[in-house]
Amino acid sequence: MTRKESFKPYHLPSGGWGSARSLGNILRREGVLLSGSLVLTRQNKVDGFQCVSCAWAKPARPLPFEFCENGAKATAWEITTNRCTPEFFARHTVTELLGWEDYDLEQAGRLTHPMRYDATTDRYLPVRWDDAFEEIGSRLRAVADRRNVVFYSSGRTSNEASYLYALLARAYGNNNLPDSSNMCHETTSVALPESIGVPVGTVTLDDFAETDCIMFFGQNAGSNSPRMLHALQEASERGVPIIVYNPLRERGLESFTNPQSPTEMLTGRRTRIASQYHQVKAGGDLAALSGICKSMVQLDDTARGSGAPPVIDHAFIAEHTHGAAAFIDWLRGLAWPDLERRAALPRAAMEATAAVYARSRAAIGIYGMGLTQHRAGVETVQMLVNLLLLRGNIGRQGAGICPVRGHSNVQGQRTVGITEKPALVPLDRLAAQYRFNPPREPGLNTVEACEAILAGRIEAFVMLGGNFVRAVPDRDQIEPAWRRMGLTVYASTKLNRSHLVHGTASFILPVLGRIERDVQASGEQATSMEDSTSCIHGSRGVRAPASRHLISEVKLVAGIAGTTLDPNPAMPWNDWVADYRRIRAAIAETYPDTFPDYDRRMWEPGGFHRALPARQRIWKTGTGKANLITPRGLDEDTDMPETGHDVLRMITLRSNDQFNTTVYGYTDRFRGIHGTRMVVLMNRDDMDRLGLREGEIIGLRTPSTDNVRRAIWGFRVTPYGIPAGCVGTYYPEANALLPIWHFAEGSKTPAAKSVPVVVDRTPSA
Ligand SMILES: Nc1nc2c(c(=O)[nH]1)N[C@H]1C(S)=C(S)[C@@H](COP(=O)(O)OP(=O)(O)OC[C@H]3O[C@@H](n4cnc5c(=O)[nH]c(N)nc54)[C@H](O)[C@@H]3O)O[C@H]1N2
Ligand SMILES: Nc1nc2c(c(=O)[nH]1)N[C@H]1C(S)=C(S)[C@@H](COP(=O)(O)OP(=O)(O)OC[C@H]3O[C@@H](n4cnc5c(=O)[nH]c(N)nc54)[C@H](O)[C@@H]3O)O[C@H]1N2
Ligand SMILES: [Mo]
Repeated sequence: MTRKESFKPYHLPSGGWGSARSLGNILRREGVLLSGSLVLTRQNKVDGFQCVSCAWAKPARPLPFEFCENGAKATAWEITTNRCTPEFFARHTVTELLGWEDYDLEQAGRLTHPMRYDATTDRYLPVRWDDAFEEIGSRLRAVADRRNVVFYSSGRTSNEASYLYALLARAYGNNNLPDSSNMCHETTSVALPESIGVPVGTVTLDDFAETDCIMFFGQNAGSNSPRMLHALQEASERGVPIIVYNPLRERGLESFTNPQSPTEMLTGRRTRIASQYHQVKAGGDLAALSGICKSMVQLDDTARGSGAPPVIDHAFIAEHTHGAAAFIDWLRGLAWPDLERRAALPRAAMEATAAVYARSRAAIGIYGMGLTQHRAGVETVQMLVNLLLLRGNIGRQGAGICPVRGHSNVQGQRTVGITEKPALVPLDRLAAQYRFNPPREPGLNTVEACEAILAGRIEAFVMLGGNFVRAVPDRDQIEPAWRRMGLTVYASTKLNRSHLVHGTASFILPVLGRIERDVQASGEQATSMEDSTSCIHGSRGVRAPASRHLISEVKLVAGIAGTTLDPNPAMPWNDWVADYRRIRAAIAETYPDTFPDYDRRMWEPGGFHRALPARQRIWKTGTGKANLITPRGLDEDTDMPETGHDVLRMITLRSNDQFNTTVYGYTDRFRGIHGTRMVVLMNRDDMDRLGLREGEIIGLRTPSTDNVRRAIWGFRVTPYGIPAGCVGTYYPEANALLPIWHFAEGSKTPAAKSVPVVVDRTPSA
């Protein structure tokens, strides 16, 4: 397909007519203009279905259309009329499909039949469900060392299916339960427990109505959690300052027109979002946040010197925190020129933030991949918490820490036991409930699973959703290693690259999407999920399944369990499939404090909030207090040779037209990039310095000392408002440049937002 390419800045607000048009286009293209619009009215409603896109909170009083452009795209993508049938697979060999782009693979439509790879014809052929389960079971039972099988999941799967999946892995004999959050907010799950004793954010939607200061680091709400713009718009209209730190000027964080407000749409009224916008260098947040904290200490010194009210909440610090004295000493010792250089921001920028924050009553700190996907991600998140703690902003109305989670149920999966860390799971309770011996040895997270695959140790990989091969680092190394596995099992809704880079025996198992009706022996079933603010919601499909051969994820997990595990009357897989309320009862038995009265409360408007001790200022940390954590230093990328100024720091970005590896189209409207994703966004000064012309095609290469060549040819040089020394490319196209060992220390989240790269001028360089 040839596409018209164009590159011009976008000056309109996010939302608005651009959003309405874009939505109309995708509904039309997927053949669901009318039916899609009806389905959308049930999105994020009590007794409707929970959006399959992001994890942002769903309000108790939803708007008539409680969805956004990108949520609607995700819906259209799932309810498309396109079908990827056995005839499709008969027409195309796997080798041929390997040459297709991600977009074209998923555009083939919803998978309709279970398929098994046939090496003789190099094609996927239809297989009966029973035969698929039999073969998967016999192959899994044949694996001698049960630690050599991985059970991956991507964060869309419901609580019900996730709980059973985690039980399947443990009953099988390992804790190898990596999930997509290992690649995004694992940094959060490591940082926050050390700081405040909970693994998740403390902010709820109600806090947005009461806050008077929002600090926003490295998250792109306009594309990745657009419904959040409503909360930001309301805050902005109340005069609440919103301070943004982001290397790119993201449109959604600058101004917004609510596409659901007729008046705003007709008058073109736009609300400014950011009151301060600081284009921090990628990886410069640790320095910038330290600078803001340092400035707070200086403001406090001045205030106390002049008899004015203090700027630091000393009473809170004394009663509730640990480590403050050492932290403040460390801040005093920092030199401004060093902070300015690392953040690539003037001291005045950090002081301006501190000045606003110092006057606030209740502040919220929001963040996303811009903080978590760095070598020093854990310490950076902890520094944002430090900043909040300086003024007592945890456990107070209108205040708190707000990580914006990714997949729509990525947080819930963790809550119900999907984790490679056995310490996070009530294993003794599981042992009693199911009369078995759960494995105690830690399992593999995503990076460790990749390492084990590269080492040739993994024999089988089960994937409950997602597109692992495409999402992980070091794609050029992973793909050949992946093919050496004996068995790959993909529970999916759409065709993707992972299916094509299969193991010796391989199955594509098509499942119901969340929007589809799920009927089992006891009738129509509901599932549940947890949003980014720890609210748990019920969800009910509203649409006829894409094919009569689809089964639910719950039934799929039970199907594998049935042929893989020894029978155990305490694990009634078939009864669970017949009635999901029994699964919820089982979940509540394992986690009684989290899920009291689960079945009823998940239908409460806005969902029910699970108890978080930090919100009550109960600190479940080692010290029993909230910890102000002093970082070991301010260095980023200590694992890479920092050879001179030719090394650029690459940020891998999401466009406004994708959901992770699912590419909806080639229009990144807000960044003005149309028709291609193979661009490298560059600062004009870097282009001049390196002698590069706009439109020139170049390669990027990762300098490293491990003798692995990581290079990609074919990026179009595109001048962009990005700090000097930083470049931007799209994920997943650039993933072959990201070394598997370049990850956040402590969490092993791949450091996808600061990959050192150099420019190649010829393809063979
Ligand atoms: N439509 C849509 N929605 C999505 C997704 C999607 O792909 N499409 N993905 C979902 C998932 S799984 C996730 S995890 C979330 C991801 O949502 P986000 O957390 O928003 O992730 P990204 O878009 O990767 O990057 C976020 C922002 O970080 C900025 N940034 C990069 N480096 C730095 C840095 O060093 N410092 C600072 N301060 N900022 C930096 C980038 O410019 C970008 O604006 O969204 C979820 N929602
Ligand atoms: N360089 C770089 N790499 C990154 C990132 C980055 O910012 N930069 N971000 C990382 C992040 S935050 C994440 S979360 C990962 C994403 O990694 P994954 O979650 O593994 O990938 P997705 O692209 O979300 O998965 C898309 C596939 O999920 C399947 N699917 C969709 N809906 C359903 C469903 O309801 N059930 C089932 N069973 N399958 C379904 C479809 O077949 C679709 O092809 O990528 C990570 N990789
Ligand atoms: Mo994510």
